[in-house]
Amino acid sequence: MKIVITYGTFDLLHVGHIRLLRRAKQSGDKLIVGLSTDDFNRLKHKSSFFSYEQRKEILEAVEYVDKVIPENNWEQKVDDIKKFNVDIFVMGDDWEGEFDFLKEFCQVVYLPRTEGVSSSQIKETIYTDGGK
Ligand code: C2G
Repeated sequence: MKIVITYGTFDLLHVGHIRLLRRAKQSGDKLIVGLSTDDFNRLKHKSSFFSYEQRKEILEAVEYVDKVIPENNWEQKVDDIKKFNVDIFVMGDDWEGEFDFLKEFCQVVYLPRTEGVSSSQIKETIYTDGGK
């Protein structure tokens, strides 16, 4: 049983997130998602449109996702990897190199991002077009 973990805000779930989750799941047998809490988002200088609870409910409906845990801080990844016996840590390659310190504990894989889509772009479009 190969356990995969990834982390993120996953706000306004879009095809970029889905492709990341699909590839992450295809890397193993079980996919755990560390979902950024609203407080942690503030630490990341991000604000999400949907609350943590709503983003969690949406993610749990995605067939590739087996478990959603809260991501409360930057420091929890090593503990999570040990706690859930994680074999592979996956992130989009906008994070290339940032998590190489985890190679001591599991395989670290950076996957190409999906170009041309992002939650912030979606928000900007909605806010500038006044949602019409
Ligand atoms: N992603 C992607 N393609 C996009 C947008 C996002 O592949 N067009 C990937 C990101 O690379 C990331 C995941 O989808 O692996 C979630 O993206 P975000 O919700 O933006 O996550 P982020 O704010 O980068 O938080 O501790 C790690 C952080 O919590 C990551």
